Amino acid sequence: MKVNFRWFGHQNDSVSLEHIKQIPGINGIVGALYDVPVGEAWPLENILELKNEITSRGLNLDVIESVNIHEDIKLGLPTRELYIRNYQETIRNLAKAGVKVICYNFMPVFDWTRTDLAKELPDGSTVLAYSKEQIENSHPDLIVEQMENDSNGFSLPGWEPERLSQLKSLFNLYSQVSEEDLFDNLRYFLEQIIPVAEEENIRMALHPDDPPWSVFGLPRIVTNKENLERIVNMVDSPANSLTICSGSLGANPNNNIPEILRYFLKRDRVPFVHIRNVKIYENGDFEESSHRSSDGSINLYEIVKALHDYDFKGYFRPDHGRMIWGEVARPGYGLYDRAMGIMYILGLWDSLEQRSEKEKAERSSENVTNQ
Ligand code: CS2
Ligand code: MN
Repeated sequence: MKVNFRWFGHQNDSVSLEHIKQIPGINGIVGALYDVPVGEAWPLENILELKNEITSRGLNLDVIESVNIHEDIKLGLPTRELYIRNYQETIRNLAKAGVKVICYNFMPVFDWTRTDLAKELPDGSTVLAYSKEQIENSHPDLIVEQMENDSNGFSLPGWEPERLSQLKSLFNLYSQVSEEDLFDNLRYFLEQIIPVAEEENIRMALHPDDPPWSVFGLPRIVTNKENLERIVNMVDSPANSLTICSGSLGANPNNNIPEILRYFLKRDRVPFVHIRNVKIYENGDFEESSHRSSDGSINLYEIVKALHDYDFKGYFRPDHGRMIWGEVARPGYGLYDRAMGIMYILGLWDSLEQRSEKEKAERSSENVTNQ
């Protein structure tokens, strides 16, 4: 299991590579280019520049998150052809730079959606939180208005301010797109992308929708085991794989994450895992919590156990963490709590490892005695 850490680049991230390097067990950075507009091909030169910056600190750049997908692809518009060609070129360029896994998502319009970016917990830490009622009562027009007035940009994952004007027209366009249409548009994309990924030895790893249900009336399909199964079967190849994100899928208590993880590990469709915890309330609200199992609703021990049982050789990263110890950073992406998340996960992993080593040694000494 390779330990990774998401980093947004020296212009966009208050966490430095030097500090990330000090996290025990760290192997690589999950990175991306943030100055290429969605839909354009990523220039090889810029990818190599990012790679050199990271490798010169002794870290790898094996995983990219995310190469975002242009809305025209998700909408199934004729202009998608151009954006799909650009995406293919990006895959080829990333492969040239030695990248192994590309994480992406297929959520219309928004990436993760929350109603509070700094909800205070009783211990004084702050977390990202979601109020079901607040989302259900938000009309799309109102959202656009709120966003236009919000200058810090943090509440708009994936939304550059200059694209805000497109929001209204996107809501209109998506009102014509059903979930079945979205499945069709994903299939169309995969059919053209996966052969290129195969050729280039890259594994595409689709991230689940966060939260895994429709928001603001927009269709969402990457939401549960059944749909994940349908998607990996659309183009049956290890290149057509998944990012299993425990916090995203886990916001729906009907999703049994360890079970889903085991199922797709068995099928070799999990090159990348996001591990985090989330605390779910009965009314459908949720908030993020520390990684520790007892702090949230997800059993992280069972998740790490599943990875260990399958001798997971892929990549994982801690996902969002709390903001603690006065750190000022991008919500969800501070250094301290995510580093503690890594230590908790490695603690679970190491104890499983020790136990299986011990069992192996006991078995072989039994064999010797029996002979
Ligand atoms: C995060 C996302 O919501 C989450 O769990 O990990 O920001 C994720 O990085 C993107 O949706 C992947 O494309
Ligand atoms: Mn995630």
